[in-house]
Amino acid sequence: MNDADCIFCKIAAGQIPSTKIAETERVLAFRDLHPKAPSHVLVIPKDHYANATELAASDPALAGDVLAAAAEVAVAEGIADSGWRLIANSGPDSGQDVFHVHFHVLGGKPLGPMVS
Ligand code: DGP
Repeated sequence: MNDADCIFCKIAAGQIPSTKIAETERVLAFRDLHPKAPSHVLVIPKDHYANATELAASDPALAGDVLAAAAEVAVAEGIADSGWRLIANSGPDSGQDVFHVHFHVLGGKPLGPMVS
C-alpha cells in the first residue's frame, strides 16, 4: 500500500532523503526533521496507514513490529535506561500533521510532564 501524495511513503521508498536509523522489510526509523529532544526519531510502517487507529485495526502484527523497532531505536540511541517517550499523534485533536502513522521516539534529556 502506498499513497502517491504522502511524504512518508516517499521517504519509505527512498524518493525523499532521510537520516535512517534502522530499517527492516516493513519498518523504517529516521530522524525527525525538526527535533524536539536530543534524540528524536520517527518510526513508521512502510505501508501507508493514516494513523495508529487504522494501523492497529488493519495489521496488529505490523503495529507490534513498529513498537519493537521503537524499543530497538531507544537502545541504539542510548536512551533506553535513562528513559524515553513514545508518541503517536492520531487524528485532529492530537495535532497530527503527517497522515502516515508514525511513532515519535524522544529522549536524551528530562522530558517533563505530558501536556494535557
Ligand atoms: P506529527 O505532528 O505527529 O504529525 O509529526 C510530524 C513530524 O514529522 C514532525 O515532528 C516533523 C516531521 N517531518 C515532517 N516532514 C518531514 C520530512 O520530510 N522529513 C523528516 N525527517 N521529518 C519530517
